[in-house]
Amino acid sequence: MRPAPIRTTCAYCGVGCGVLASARDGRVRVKGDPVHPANFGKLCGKGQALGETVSAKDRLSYPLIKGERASWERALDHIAGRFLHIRETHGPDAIAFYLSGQLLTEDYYAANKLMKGFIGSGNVDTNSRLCMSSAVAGHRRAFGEDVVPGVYEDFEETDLLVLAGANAAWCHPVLFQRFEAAREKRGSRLIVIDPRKTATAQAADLHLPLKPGSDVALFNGLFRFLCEEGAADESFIARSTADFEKLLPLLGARETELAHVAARCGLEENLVRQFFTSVLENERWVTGFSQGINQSSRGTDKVNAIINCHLLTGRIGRPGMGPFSITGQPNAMGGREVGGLANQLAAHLSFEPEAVEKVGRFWNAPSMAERGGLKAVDLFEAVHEGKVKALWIMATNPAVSLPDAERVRAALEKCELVIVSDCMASSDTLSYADVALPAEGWGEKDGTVTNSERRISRQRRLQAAPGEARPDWWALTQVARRMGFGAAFPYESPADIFREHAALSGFENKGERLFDISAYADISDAGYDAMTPFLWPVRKGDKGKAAAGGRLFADGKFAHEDGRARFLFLEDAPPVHGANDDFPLLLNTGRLRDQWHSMTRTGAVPRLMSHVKEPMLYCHPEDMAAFGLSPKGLAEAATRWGRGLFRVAADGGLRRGEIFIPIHWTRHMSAAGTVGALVNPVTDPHSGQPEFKHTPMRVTPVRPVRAGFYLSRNAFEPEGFDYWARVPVAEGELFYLAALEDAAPFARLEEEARAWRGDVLAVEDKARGTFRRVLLEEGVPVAAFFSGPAGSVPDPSWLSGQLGKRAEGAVRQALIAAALMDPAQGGPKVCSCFGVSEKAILAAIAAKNLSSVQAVGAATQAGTNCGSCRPEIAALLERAFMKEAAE
Ligand SMILES: Nc1nc2c(c(=O)[nH]1)N[C@H]1C(S)=C(S)[C@@H](COP(=O)(O)OP(=O)(O)OC[C@H]3O[C@@H](n4cnc5c(=O)[nH]c(N)nc54)[C@H](O)[C@@H]3O)O[C@H]1N2
Ligand SMILES: Nc1nc2c(c(=O)[nH]1)N[C@H]1C(S)=C(S)[C@@H](COP(=O)(O)OP(=O)(O)OC[C@H]3O[C@@H](n4cnc5c(=O)[nH]c(N)nc54)[C@H](O)[C@@H]3O)O[C@H]1N2
Ligand code: SF4
Ligand SMILES: [Mo]
Repeated sequence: MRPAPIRTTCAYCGVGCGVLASARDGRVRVKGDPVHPANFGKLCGKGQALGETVSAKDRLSYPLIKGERASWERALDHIAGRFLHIRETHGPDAIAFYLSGQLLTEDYYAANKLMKGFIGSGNVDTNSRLCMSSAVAGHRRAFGEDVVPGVYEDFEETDLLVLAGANAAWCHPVLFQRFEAAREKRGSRLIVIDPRKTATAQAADLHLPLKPGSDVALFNGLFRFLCEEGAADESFIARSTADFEKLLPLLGARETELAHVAARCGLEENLVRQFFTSVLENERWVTGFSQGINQSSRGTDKVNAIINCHLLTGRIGRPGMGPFSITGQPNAMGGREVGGLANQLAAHLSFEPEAVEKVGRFWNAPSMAERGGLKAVDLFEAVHEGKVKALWIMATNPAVSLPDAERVRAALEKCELVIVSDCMASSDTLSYADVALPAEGWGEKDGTVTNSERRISRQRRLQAAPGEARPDWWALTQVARRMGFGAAFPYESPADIFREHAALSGFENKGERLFDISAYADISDAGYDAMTPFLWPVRKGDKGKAAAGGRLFADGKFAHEDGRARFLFLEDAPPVHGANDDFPLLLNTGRLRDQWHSMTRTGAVPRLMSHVKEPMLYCHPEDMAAFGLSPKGLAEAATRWGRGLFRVAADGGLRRGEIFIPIHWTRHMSAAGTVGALVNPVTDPHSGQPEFKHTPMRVTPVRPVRAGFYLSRNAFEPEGFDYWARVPVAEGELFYLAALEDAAPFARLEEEARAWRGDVLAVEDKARGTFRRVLLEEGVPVAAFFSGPAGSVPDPSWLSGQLGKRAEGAVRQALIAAALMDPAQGGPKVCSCFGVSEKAILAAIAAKNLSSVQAVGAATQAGTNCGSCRPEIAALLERAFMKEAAE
């Protein structure tokens, strides 16, 4: 009999979609959970591929000490012993934890409690510092607590969605599609504020390609405009806010005049006026914001500049209105609830003496930290300086994801004791681990996560973890016990931890902390197992869905002691480092549709690698001409902090002078495509969040002496190549290769391939310097190596798809050309759900005279599943239409 599917939550973004999953014979199948209130059955491409990422392949399956297999007993004893010794000799602040929004709340709670109550330091920080900390600081300044007031329904019930610094079509696809579906019925407007013309901007009614870093000026201008047009809600301001008068100077200032704002933001006046007027005219107005706002040296000010405008108009806490921080990771919110950030204590309490006393009493803790600890960038600096001697990294890859990543690597290299808990066998950070601990991954671990709208859902175990992998909370609990804190760490299950966390949220909380889930403090194990998704707060005694549809601040009462929200006076200032003669361009970094961060999981799924295969550098076509770059050529990018090698592609949707590089490539996936090494380590003064989106840079074309690709079913290490990029394909791996000055690595591989025996297809043209070999076994291609002068090597996409498949007739003949003449094949994959390429879509548009995204879907299936490629299909339609018009 087929077992009933298990309800769980997606491992990826902060939308927090419900998943119905079943595991059988080691295979996990997933589909959207039709009753989960975040997604009602939908999943995006990454979510649909979850099953393909749960496997025993390439997993870390037992503990390692200095690279050697060790028992858990030994590894845990070693860690506890070293912690005790370091604490004794250098004090508690010489130890630190660096955690992640991809941990479960229970893991996070145990880590935070161990460090802040028992080891006695505030040094617990998390990758949420890189992600959400400006939103946290902005919420705390304005509202008095880190609270997202709205719910997802607000995206459906709004008349105007402004997305600022958020590429939701790619990064929060299911939420974006919820908006799009409602927009079709309601006719709501979408305005996108982003220097780049993203897929989201392509779907917008209005796109403001503002100068990076100028958001405060824009929203200050909006504030003045709304005041002048009489949109201020005076009774709300009087009843529910404070410090309005601090903003009066904005009203007469030259800087907030519309013309001045337009010039400062590098926008046409007319665009700015349309944006301002739309806000004026639409009471139901939501501003969704993400990393274009948060990851800035003015991130917190940007957040408050947005909130100011919502407070001014009283458009907050009501249906279809409000500022909405769209969180990144599946449990970024849960981490914020337990105190995962170094400047929060626990359960939304900060380090005020009464709070420290209160939590100390609740935990019965012997050595409470009395002040906040080091924030991520400072933490790694302290590791570098030798002040922090032991660092436990859990579920994050800082060697890739922190700014100035080379310095981070140097810090990890020097650190006395680096412990890394990960579920995968190799990551750039794991290479620095003194102790590596195997963690349960998605589908194996069990606990809770909180999504962007404050909804807590269960992630549930589908199958056992491979080898000796254990939950992260378990490893933490075991270390705590070995350090002598067993009485406070009696946990045997995640439910034990969740109950304590829920109890702490309600402990001596008479409503001053909105984060309160004390209704769950006594939940039974069976109740925890059966838990259905719910929005917080749910206080003891509360029943059913919270009032006001789950929105907070609906009553006009905020979390500051006097119940009033705060206006903040914010001065516009440019990013810290501006372009200069040496570094005339600006580097912007962010995400691609089908990859998740450092690719440890999505990078192994061929389907998800088919959208973009190499570490790309996107550049405006006119800048390409100005800097001598050619499409598909290679370029060296350099900043004051580091350098890298990337494949160039034109993107007319960029502003002149700005470069975009995706964040996903690591040293495991490429020779030098890790963009973190180039990013300046500047941080926001309030939140400590890095300025990931703005680093002065230069770019120089490089012309390889030789280029090629290697395709194989067997493992291959691309040694000696200046440029390489690894691409998993259905039956093996593909490597793009290039040598800049010395072609010796190619000569070596050519020699090897010449020695292939048996069924070998070969073409070699000594005069032109081209070399091609395909090796077959029993009619099945098993390896191929093509090389030649740069530009002479064919695209390997089609050939990659033939690896491991029997090749006969025309296909066999086509192998050595790496191309079978089929006009419907090739070009980048637009729809990864159904594998439909750009060429196939363009061909269908032309052949059948298609004019809508729906029609393309009906003809090719593209865009009919998760929908996250619909903006790209729309752009292809536009392109086809423009071409037709020009002809
Ligand atoms: N496919 C995919 N989805 C993801 C993730 C992933 O890795 N892959 N990661 C998840 C995580 S952890 C996060 S945090 C979210 C991030 O989600 P997003 O924030 O939506 O994604 P990013 O691509 O980082 O950046 C958003 C946009 O900010 C713009 N931007 C840059 N500078 C400025 C500026 O000065 N002002 C404004 N207004 N905009 C600017 C960039 O051009 C970029 O398009 O995505 C989540 N979802
Ligand atoms: N230049 C630039 N840099 C950025 C950003 C940017 O926009 N630009 N964005 C920043 C943001 S918003 C974020 S969120 C970060 C993300 O950056 P990271 O957190 O460094 O990225 P991930 O690849 O998600 O790393 C997660 C690691 O945890 C492992 N893992 C997964 N599940 C588990 C588990 O249950 N337990 C354990 N122990 N390990 C697990 C994975 O295999 C992987 O190695 O990057 C930041 N860095
Ligand atoms: S939108 Fe986010 S949570 Fe939903 S399926 Fe996609 S990645 Fe997972
Ligand atoms: Mo993030």
